[in-house]
Amino acid sequence: MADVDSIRAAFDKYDVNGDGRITATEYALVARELGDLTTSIAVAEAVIKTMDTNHDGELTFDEFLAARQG
Ligand SMILES: [Ca+2]
Ligand SMILES: [Ca+2]
Repeated sequence: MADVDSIRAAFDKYDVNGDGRITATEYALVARELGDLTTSIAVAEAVIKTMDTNHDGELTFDEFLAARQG
């Protein structure tokens, strides 16, 4: 059983503006704040693409949760 609360907390951390979607810009910003300075916007876009099941370029919580739960 995955811990949905901790996944929710991680999602909220990446969703900088709190609109319920993680964009590549937000992902790159947070990853760099967490110390991963290799995460460019292009890298963030690639990461998001692997989880973006409806291909709109942004991650909703459902997409993020599905990816985390494998
Ligand atoms: Ca957002
Ligand atoms: Ca999406």
